[in-house]
Amino acid sequence: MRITKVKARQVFDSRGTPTVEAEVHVGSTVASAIVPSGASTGIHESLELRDGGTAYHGKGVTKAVANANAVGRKLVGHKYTQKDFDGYLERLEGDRHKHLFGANADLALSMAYCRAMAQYHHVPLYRHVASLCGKKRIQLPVPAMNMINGGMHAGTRLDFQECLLYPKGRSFADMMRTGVEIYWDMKAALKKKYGPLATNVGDEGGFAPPFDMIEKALLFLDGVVKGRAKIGLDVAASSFYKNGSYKLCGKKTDTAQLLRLHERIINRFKLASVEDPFQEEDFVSFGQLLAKVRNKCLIVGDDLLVTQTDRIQWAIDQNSCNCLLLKLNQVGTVSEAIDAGLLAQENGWKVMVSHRSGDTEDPFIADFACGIGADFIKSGAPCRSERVAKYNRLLRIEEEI
Ligand code: 2PG
Ligand code: MG
Repeated sequence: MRITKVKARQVFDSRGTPTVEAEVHVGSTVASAIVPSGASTGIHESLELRDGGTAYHGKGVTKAVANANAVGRKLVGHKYTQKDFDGYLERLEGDRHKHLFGANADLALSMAYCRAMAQYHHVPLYRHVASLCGKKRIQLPVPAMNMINGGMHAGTRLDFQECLLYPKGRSFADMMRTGVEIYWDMKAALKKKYGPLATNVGDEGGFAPPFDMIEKALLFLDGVVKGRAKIGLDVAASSFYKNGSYKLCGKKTDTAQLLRLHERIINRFKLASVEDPFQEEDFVSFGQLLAKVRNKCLIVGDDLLVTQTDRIQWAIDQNSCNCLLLKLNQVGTVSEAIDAGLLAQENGWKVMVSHRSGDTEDPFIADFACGIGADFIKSGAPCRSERVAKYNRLLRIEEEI
């Protein structure tokens, strides 16, 4: 099972932005994987290497592709465990934020190798990931479906980035049905109240209606949901934080006011989760909110933690969160993402595996979520194939197990 060939290429994500695909050959087995890309990225994420210059307005990834191909030539002829493979990439990089080759180059290789090894051993990818995690049981995650897009994912005045649903149901298929029905009901309700333009969708397939205040959006959504799902939020607070304060609906808002707003809406709408309620350096305010709502609401760290174990450990030490948002490209290899997820789980946190707002047809995270035993998967609305690809893969996995 030596690596016989590695080939990377530039392909496109759901926003038409170039991204990296890698193909790894192990004997006669060939597997490929594509890296997604965020818009509201955390400043502490590993580097997503882009070309600069004029082509694709600087967003080309030909340098990352060349790096993946150069690293690939070093890999040919060798056999590795996933840990050794990723460890080799990390050593070549020399720094954990992947400034040499780019996390987009590394992750494409790492995911393609993971998939190739699963195929080589004739086991489904989710089982292979479970064995890398030291787990025997395969667990289907609950979908966290995006219903309303705001923030940097939509061209509206709503500052908060995502209103999410956790549909009720006894199986994954059941939850999909509930989620899809609510999505359609939402579409009809928006059309009736605001006209057909309000049913246009944002980057993650959620609607982008003319809401400005989050409470209005939640009130509307709650009226459509009618108890069929729990509601969650991704505030993505860093995206409206500038020069030491937040700007909400055009108004300067300080941390104490934002904390009170979160508390109010968590209680009023019985929110199940709030992601990134404060800017990405504010471990303390995350902890203050968690202390107030610990037993009823998950405080999810995304930009705060960027799937990096050192930041997760700080959050554990300071009691800042009780759920990790896990994005493989924030860190850059499958093994490091597994370490991040396991660290969160060992400390009693929940784990939510997540897509990026620029995503692709690759459903890798569906298998990954099942293998690591994630509680939730966030993969956008049940709309647009790059989102639904993950949910469809989970339906197949549920059938298999
Ligand atoms: C987020 C993600 C995914 P992006 O903030 O959680 O929904 O957005 O990929 O733009 O960072
Ligand atoms: Mg987020």
